[in-house]
Amino acid sequence: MRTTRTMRSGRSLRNWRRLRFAVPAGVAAVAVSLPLSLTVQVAAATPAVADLAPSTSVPQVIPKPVSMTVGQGTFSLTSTTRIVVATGSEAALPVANDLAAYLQPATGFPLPVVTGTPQSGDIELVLGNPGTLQADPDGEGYQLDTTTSGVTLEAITPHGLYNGVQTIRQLLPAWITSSSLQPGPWTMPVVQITDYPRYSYRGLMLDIARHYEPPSAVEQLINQAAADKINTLHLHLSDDQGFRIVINGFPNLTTIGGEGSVGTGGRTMDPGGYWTQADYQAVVADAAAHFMTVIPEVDSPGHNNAIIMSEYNDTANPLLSGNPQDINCSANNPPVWDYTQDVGYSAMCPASTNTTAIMTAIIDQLTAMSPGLYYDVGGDEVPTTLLSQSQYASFINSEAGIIQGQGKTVMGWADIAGAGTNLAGPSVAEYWNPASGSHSGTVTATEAVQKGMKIVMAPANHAYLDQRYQKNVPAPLGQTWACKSGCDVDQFYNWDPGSYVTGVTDANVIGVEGAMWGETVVNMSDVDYMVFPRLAALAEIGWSPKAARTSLRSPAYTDFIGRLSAQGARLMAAGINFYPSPEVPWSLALAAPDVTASSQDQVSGPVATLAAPGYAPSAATATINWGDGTSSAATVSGTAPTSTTINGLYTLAGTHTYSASGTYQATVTVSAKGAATVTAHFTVTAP
Ligand code: TNX
Repeated sequence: MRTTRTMRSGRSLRNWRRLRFAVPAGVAAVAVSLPLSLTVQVAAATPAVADLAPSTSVPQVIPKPVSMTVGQGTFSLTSTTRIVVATGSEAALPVANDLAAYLQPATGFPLPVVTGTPQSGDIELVLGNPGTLQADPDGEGYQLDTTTSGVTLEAITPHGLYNGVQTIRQLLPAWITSSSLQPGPWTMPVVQITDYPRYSYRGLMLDIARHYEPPSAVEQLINQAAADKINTLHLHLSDDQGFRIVINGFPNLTTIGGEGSVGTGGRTMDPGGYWTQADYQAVVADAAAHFMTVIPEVDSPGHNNAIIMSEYNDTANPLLSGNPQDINCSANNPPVWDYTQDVGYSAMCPASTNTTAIMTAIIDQLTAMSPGLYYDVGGDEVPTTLLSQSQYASFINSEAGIIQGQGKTVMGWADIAGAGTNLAGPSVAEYWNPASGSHSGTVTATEAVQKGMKIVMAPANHAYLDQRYQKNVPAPLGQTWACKSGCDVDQFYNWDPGSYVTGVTDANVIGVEGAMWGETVVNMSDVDYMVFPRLAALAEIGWSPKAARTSLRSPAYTDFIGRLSAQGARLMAAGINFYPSPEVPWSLALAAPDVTASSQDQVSGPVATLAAPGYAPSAATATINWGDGTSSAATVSGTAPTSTTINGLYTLAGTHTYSASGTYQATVTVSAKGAATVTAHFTVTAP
């Protein structure tokens, strides 16, 4: 239905939708029962949520495992712990090395990776076939047993082990994510976890077309998304404002097409850039090392002014006919650059052999560099004023032929399911419209199902990571068309991919994807602020069993934000920007290394580091008990949060002079309104 597709492009969908997300004024704290009858008090909703912070003794794992039983006691990771790959499981060695690499910076332990039989205190990795995982056809699941004397992680595939490694990281204290040495101790609760995904596709889309991002920045995002068990990176490589990957034979695509980005902050155009093919291959390899598959997308036949601007005058190109102007079916002829956020004005002409030559080169080269199953044609938002439905369908069909000829499966925005396209399963339609139930806006999803296509669910009002969290938050980042009153964590969490659209069930849905569109985000700090923590909500929806995720009051949601509360300090320790949503009762985390006093038995200066997500330094009250019967206040200093950046880690400093030499057991305690008080112990040696 072309009208549906063109709705948003004419901005009429944005204006037409009056989506409202009512937020109850005050929501009471509820008690959530956990396995083994542990009970944790978590609080729901904004803004006075955090009065009851969750107990830290309950493992706070996201995505929530299929089953978790919490036992008594803890396992201690020490400098003598080894990572042991069971004999016969040698294919697990790369994952064992990953685990060692994750644990080394913060602990300082160069944990040896060995093959053989574990001893007390070791972490063992086994490739096997535990009966509990037989419901998991992709082999992404794992079984994790932690006892006081050791850890055993078992999975069917290395990918399953890797997913288990991400859970191990979350069972350790928040500071494990730090790239610098931290004091520990490094304990994990005794747990038995059986875990595998609900959906095989758990994606993050990044638009490097609207704003260029360098490969190194994307690799940092891969690293963070992998920790949430996201397994797909969908790269939106081309749009009206930029073409970002070198295509041999068509140098103009990047030298001209890569010149700029969407203008922000009063600029007509922001700086552009592009990746070499070696850059792309390195990102693909880095993703693979994180068990993530890259899906390349060059949007077509619309959203491609950058291609048209690059090739329209490329008359000397031997791969073109000498008159490539016939590629242009845009609203403007000749085409003109438009670095605004406009959409729906560009289209390539399906009948042109020059169009075919350009698109064939792009598809051939990108599929050759992409080991995954899918190539994404885009296919969204081409107004019928530019191409008729049959012209549109003929374009998609011809691209599908090229893609399938390269042994790949076609993926695209759900618009590609419209009349005349001859797509079938296993082709994938990504559903982006906010419409749910049997609203007319759901037609692309139902058309796709009728064709037998598979569906990735990404309804814009639940999965578009470029939408603002709240009305005007964060200004100046973000869009509002799908989320007029904001799409905070609750909106990303409280929906179900398998019942969102009437007639589209888990028999059709292969997974979910968060889409990080790039119009307003100029660097990776901005991207991270929009992506985190909402990606965690999508990761849980994609991975964890179906739950009654219905509203701010649902037990599933309160349980989720209780677990999310622990993630803030982890992100801070890792140096990742994020939005400290007021829906979440963020936990504080404190690290205090041992101290040696001066020869005059004096301590003066920093004694601890505090992660206090969203709090200003002045909001935290810190006290040091020096262990000799005296206490004094500590100063809290550091960088406060801004409208687009999380606050920095805070430094706690104090001054004290001991009256006698000796060894003192000191504590530092921090309280902040709405968070549970935290305490860290440290030893002071007064010589
Ligand atoms: C929709 S719906 C888009 C993108 C924009 C985004 C902005 C769809 C497939 N595409 O072109 O960047 O909205 O929110």
